This record gives sequence, structure tokens and C-alpha cells, in this order.
Amino acid sequence: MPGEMPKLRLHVPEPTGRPGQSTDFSYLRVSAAGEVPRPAVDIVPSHTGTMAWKLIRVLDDGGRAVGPWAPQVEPEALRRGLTAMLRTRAFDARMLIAQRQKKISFYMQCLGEEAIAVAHSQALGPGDMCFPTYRQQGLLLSRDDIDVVELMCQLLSNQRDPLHGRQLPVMYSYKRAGFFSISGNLATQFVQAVGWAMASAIQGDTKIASGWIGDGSTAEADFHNALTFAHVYRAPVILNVVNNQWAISTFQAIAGGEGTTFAARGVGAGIASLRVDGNDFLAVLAASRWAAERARRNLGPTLIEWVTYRAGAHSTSDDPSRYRPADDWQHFPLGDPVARLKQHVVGLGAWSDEEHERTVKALDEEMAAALKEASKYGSVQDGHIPPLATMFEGVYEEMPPHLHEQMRQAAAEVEAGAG
Ligand SMILES: Cc1ncc(C[n+]2csc(CCOP(=O)(O)OP(=O)(O)O)c2C)c(N)n1
Ligand SMILES: [Mg+2]
Repeated sequence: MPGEMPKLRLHVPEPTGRPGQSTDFSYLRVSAAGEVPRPAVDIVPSHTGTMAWKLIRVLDDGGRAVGPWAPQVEPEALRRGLTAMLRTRAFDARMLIAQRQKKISFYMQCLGEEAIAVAHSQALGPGDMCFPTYRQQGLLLSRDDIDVVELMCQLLSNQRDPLHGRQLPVMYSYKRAGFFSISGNLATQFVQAVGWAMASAIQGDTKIASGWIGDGSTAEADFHNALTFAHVYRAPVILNVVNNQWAISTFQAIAGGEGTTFAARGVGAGIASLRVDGNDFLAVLAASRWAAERARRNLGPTLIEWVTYRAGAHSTSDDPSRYRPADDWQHFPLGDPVARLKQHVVGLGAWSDEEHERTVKALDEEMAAALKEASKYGSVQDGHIPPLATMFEGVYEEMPPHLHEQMRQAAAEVEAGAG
């Protein structure tokens, strides 16, 4: 009888903590360091369910590297990784100040997520191509051949901006550094990465691709389309899902992280998948190497869910105190990636508190000096921006008449406005 049946209703997931409350992080399902097995790289993808549901971790609470995923790595590489994370953090902090000073119009930090891009970059080789989102600046800041002044000029949209003001600040493009132009349309990175990887295989090349997406963006159809192509053709690609718990003000459960994991999506699509502590530098390095080896040996794609926490605001246009507890990051069970790697490297005798402090100070000075240098080429504040014509150039080899006409109209409007 209809009268005896309950009224139908929908389930709308909610975070466990809102402003003024404290988050119950037990929803994360954290495994102990060393607990999750490390399968051979040629594992049948459908057998990676355990790895997709548990959480691969290497660093224990005492900063020791434990278990089967502990990677072979020289202390020097760890020192480089720690310095690159600190460099990324110093860059972010300085750019946040620059935005507050109105020198740049917009910025996005990766505070709390630095280990993911920095350790991942150590697993890639020359010619491999990343298709990043705006939160993987660590891929660039871990390289010696990328000039931070140039990065800052892109953010300042000034006369030395290599992209001539055509991209939103934070949307870098560095082909030579394996960093594909960032596309503002989220989730496109996944289809692009899979397509690039397929092209690499079609050409008989040896280079692999690495695509990036956030938890929220996995709700886009492009994510699922990319998984199908990657699985069917065993594309040589690493599919990174950065689950930082938030998509602007939307909790990750709204994109489907409540009753399952984002890594489990990969298993369902026939892709070997791992769920990894993204704040554990060693776990990120080990999982990235595992996935890179699979891609290089024609064993197919790997999806990796990196579990982390977006410690800062979504962007300089966002105020997270409106939708989550202010002290959430302090209670996040996976801690701070910088503090955790520091503890490990100090434990190895390859780093010290004193060296740490000195490095932080030197990097802060480096960033301040770089911003001063970059500011010499202008900023949006002083109007030293690329000429209007650059908006229309570089699309076609020869500018078609309709663009000529638009350029003429724009110039006339600017002149009228100035007069
Ligand atoms: C296709 C598309 N839809 C919406 C947006 C607007 N937008 C920009 S960032 C963002 C949130 C993305 O969250 P997530 O994927 O979790 O990445 P995170 O910012 O947390 O790194 C949204 C909705 C966009 N850029 N592209
Ligand atoms: Mg997110």
C-alpha cells in the first residue's frame, strides 16, 4: 500500500564539521604506516581493490620509513625534496602578499599539498608530460631550470609575462619542463593526458603522461571518458586525483567520496589504482615510481588518489572560515607534509633544525628579491601590461579579417575611454 511506504528522500552528504565545530576525521579511513601490501607492477588491475580502499603510508608517527612501500632513496634526494617543498611554500606565501598588495589580481596556494607535486616530479623523466591543475606549482618549483622571476612575471601579467597576459595568473605553460599549458576548464587535463599518452604510444616513443584532477572535478564527464580510453588502450599515463577534501566550499563527499573512494573509481574502470597518503613524501615517491614503471613497461595506466588537505583558501577570492572549522588543518590526521619529511630527514642525520631555519629564511629572501626583480617589468597595478594587440595575435598564422576588425574596435574603445 502506498500509504505504508516511507516518503522517498535523497541523501545530501554533509561535512562532519562546520565553522565553530570540530571535524570528525574518522571518515578518512587511515591505515597504519607499512600496513598496505606492495604488489608487483604487473598486477591484474581488478586485484588492486585493497590498495584502492586502504591508505598507502610509509612514514610512521616517529618519522621512520616502514613497510613494503618504503622507497630506496638517497638522503640527498630527500634534502632536495624538502627544500623544493619549502621553496614552493615560500613562493606561495610571497605571492599571497603580492595579491593582498594588489600587485597581482589573483592567486592560488597549494599549502599543505606540497609533497604531492614535488615527490611526483622525482619519479618522472625528461620529456614526460604533466597536464596539471593550478595546484601543482611544486612541479615547477622543484626544478633548477625554471626561473621564479619568470613565473612571477606570468602572475603579474606584465611586459615580461611569457604568455603575454593571455592566461589567468597561476595558469603557467612550460613545454620544456614537461608542464602542459594549464586549462581553466577542469577535468580536461585528464582527457588531454590520456590523448597525449596514446599519441606517444602510437608514435612508438618512450615518454609517458601524468594527468591531474581534484576531488570535485572527478564529477565531470571528462574524468570518466578519460578512464575508459586509458583502460581500453592501456595508455601509458598516470592519473592523479588530488583529494584535498574540498572543491571551493563543497565537501569531497558531494563529488562521491563518502561511501567509496576516488581510487575505487579506477578499479571499476579496469585500471590499477592506489589510495595514498599525499602528505607522506616517501609514499608519494614510491607510488609515483610504481605507476611510472607500469606506464613505461606497457602495463597500462594507474590511477592514484592522493589524500591530503587544502590548508589554505581555495583562492584569494575565497573565505573558508564561512564553511569549515578554522583550525581544521591542525587536526587533520595526516599532518603537515613538510614537518613529516623534516622529522624523517633529521632522524637520518641528514638535516637539522638549524639548517631548516636557515633554508626557510634564505628562501623567503630569494622570493622577496625575485618579486622585486619581476616588479621592474610592471604589474597590473601600474598598467605595464602587454599591448592590446597581443590579445588577438598568436591564434592564427595570419590574422583573419574578423579579428582585425575586433582589434580595431578594441583599440578605438580604449582610446575613447582614455580621452
Ligand atoms: C569545468 C569547470 N567547472 C567549474 C569550474 C570552476 N571551478 C574552479 S576551481 C573549482 C573547484 C575544483 O575543486 P577540485 O576539483 O576539488 O580541485 P581543488 O581546487 O580542490 O584543487 C571549480 C568548481 C571550472 N574551472 N571548470
Ligand atoms: Mg579539491
